[in-house]
Amino acid sequence: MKRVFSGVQPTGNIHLGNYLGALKQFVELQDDHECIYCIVDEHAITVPQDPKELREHILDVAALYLAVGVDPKKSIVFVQSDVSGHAELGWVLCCNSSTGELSRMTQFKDKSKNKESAPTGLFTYPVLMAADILLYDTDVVPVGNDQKQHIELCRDLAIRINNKYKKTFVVPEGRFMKAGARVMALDDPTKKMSKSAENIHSRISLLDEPSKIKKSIMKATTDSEGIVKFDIENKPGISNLLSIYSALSGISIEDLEAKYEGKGYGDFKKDLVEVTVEALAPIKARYEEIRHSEELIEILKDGAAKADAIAQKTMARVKENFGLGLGR
Ligand code: ATP
Ligand code: LTN
Repeated sequence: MKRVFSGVQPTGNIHLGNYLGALKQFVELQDDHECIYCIVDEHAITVPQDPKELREHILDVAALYLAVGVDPKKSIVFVQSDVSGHAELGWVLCCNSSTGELSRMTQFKDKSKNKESAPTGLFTYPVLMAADILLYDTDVVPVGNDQKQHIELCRDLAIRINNKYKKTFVVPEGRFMKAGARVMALDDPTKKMSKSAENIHSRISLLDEPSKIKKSIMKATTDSEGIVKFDIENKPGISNLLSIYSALSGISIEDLEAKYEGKGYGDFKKDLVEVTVEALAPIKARYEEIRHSEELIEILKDGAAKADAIAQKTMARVKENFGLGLGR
């Protein structure tokens, strides 16, 4: 069985982009892959975090994993900082990456824009992400489109080290959804839907109330043409809503275009509200059930023990191949 690894940052507001780009894949892959899903709290501290809030957000994301259908009987679910191998391998990879290649990462460029100086952790963020992936001999990494460049860096590092030392790492591949790989902001379809955007109507969070979902969708930016047609270049707003509708309902974009031929955006949006509310209701219900349960803590502890056992084997191999420590 091929091994899958992915992670989500515990930074609140998990939204439709995270769900359609990444979490939906987590569930799809469980039956015929060995899956490891992580809550990447060490990535979250690359920007300032309130300690109390961070800890709550870790449990929020863990509960959401389970609520969308990640099954702890099939998949390992754990918190990154509970397995010391991530930070340890991160250092080894830092020593094999260059400031030049890290300076080219668009996420770093965006997040450090207009700042004279940025946290070193923000700069080495993609190296820690590579460590997460390589630590588990991962074959497949399900993520949203925005992570393509980071996956490419991870592959480069693995290949570079395999060539320089003994073969140490499996070279992973990214996996991206057809519909949902890049969900755009509802108020500005030229930007990706984001957790951190100020306008709450730019996103739909998985735990939003139906009234909020309705408001955000009805306000969503479209165009003045009034024709429900997929055309990213000229009609990015309605194209984004079509992608969301298609990903949530399983109806193809062509069938949706046919369904709304001759109808305006109002009818289309009303139906999309219904589809969204219906898709998110069971997730919210399951989330409420599990969020404050002892079961959730037990699942994460058990997951950390299983992940650590795999990580320790990889770290022993890395140390051996690099000549670190005293050897066996
Ligand atoms: P944001 O930019 O929204 O603040 P992020 O990308 O920093 O969030 P993560 O929680 O680490 O946040 O992302 C989790 C997963 O969700 C990743 O696989 C990422 O590619 C995916 N993802 C994030 N935003 C989108 C989006 N708008 N469309 C599709 N996938 C997305
Ligand atoms: N950088 C990712 C989160 C992340 C991740 C990973 C995803 C950290 N480590 C390992 C896949 C595999 C993001 O979405 N912002």
